[in-house]
Amino acid sequence: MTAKYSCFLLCFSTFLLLFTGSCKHPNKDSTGEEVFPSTAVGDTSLKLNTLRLPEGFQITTFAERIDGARSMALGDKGTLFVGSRTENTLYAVIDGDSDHKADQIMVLDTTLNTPNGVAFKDGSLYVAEVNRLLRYDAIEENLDQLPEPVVIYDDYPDEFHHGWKYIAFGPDEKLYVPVGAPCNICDSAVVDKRFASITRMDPDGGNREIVAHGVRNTVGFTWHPQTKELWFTDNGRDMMGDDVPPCELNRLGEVGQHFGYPFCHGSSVVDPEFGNDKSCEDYVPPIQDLGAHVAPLSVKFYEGTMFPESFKKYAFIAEHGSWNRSKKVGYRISLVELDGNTAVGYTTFIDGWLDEESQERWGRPVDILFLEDGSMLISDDFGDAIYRVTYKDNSIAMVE
Ligand SMILES: [Ca+2]
Ligand SMILES: [Ca+2]
Repeated sequence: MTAKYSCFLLCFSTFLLLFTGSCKHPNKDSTGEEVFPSTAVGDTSLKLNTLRLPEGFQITTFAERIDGARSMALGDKGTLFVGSRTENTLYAVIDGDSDHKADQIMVLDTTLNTPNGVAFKDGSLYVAEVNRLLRYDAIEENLDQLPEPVVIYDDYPDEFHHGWKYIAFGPDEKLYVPVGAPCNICDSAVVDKRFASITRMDPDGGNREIVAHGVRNTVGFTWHPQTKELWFTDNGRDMMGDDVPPCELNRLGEVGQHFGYPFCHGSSVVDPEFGNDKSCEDYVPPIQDLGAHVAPLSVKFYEGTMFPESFKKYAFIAEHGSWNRSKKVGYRISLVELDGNTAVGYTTFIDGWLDEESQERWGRPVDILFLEDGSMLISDDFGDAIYRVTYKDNSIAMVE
């Protein structure tokens, strides 16, 4: 039994299903260095005052001490559901008094197999394990006593490598479920066509089909607010050096398109092993080549009214950050500026989770979710937190 799991069991016996976060060592700092006091939040291991945001934006913590916080989904009654990857835990985060600060973090289950993906529809929570999809009906009425889930399917590949899933419902009411390549680089579709693909299905699991091929490992996707097309990130392969190949932001123009993996990476990198008799022209190129190894996860478009109108031209991307590059990159929220379906810029929205000079990191952004008030939530599976980004136009007051 792992120490972490024992810790959760202890929590269970102490707090029943109510998790208050006391399992985590209060002075834990993931980087091991001296804790830098933060004026922005109560938890001093989160160095929020080192984060850089554009003029007028602020960041605070929405919730702290959520071990391995990954994908987020919002219930109709305001419950924020949070999945995890290596922690095998499903959380419910409650902001009971609507002051944009979590009041309660509930551990719903600690026995799931890599429950990275969460989605909410018609009162039910959908949770993607590696090979199973579960549905918890009327979950917001039953948080204290988790209902027995309905197993929608249990026959997806069970390889852990890239097996953790991001899931979301599209405007077509279908649930989109990717299946990563079970390797760094391999022609896995020969073994099972579902590998390195994005699938979709009816909410009850019916009519399952592949909508995109040649996708190495997407852990974040969304639909464009105007075109309703699927946009997704993809993590580039490893072991080709620090700067090759790029990670990707992609757009699915039509069902069945092939996005290149394992033959072609980014817009023009032919794979040295699998691409010898292939041409990148035969595959759909990314909208934007992202940085090599930045590990892009969530991608979202802004439809709210809190941020300036100009932010609607961007795709927001959570770059989890590199693990195998000689100098770390990513560890930020980036912006891809769009003119229609064409990228015209690739810049930073928020950074500072990585100290460039010392190469120490204290956070890794995973998922982005916009709340009804137009503010932005960001999950962090390294800092074990969820942040909230708001905007206030101070220039108006200054002019008056
Ligand atoms: Ca609150
Ligand atoms: Ca590609």
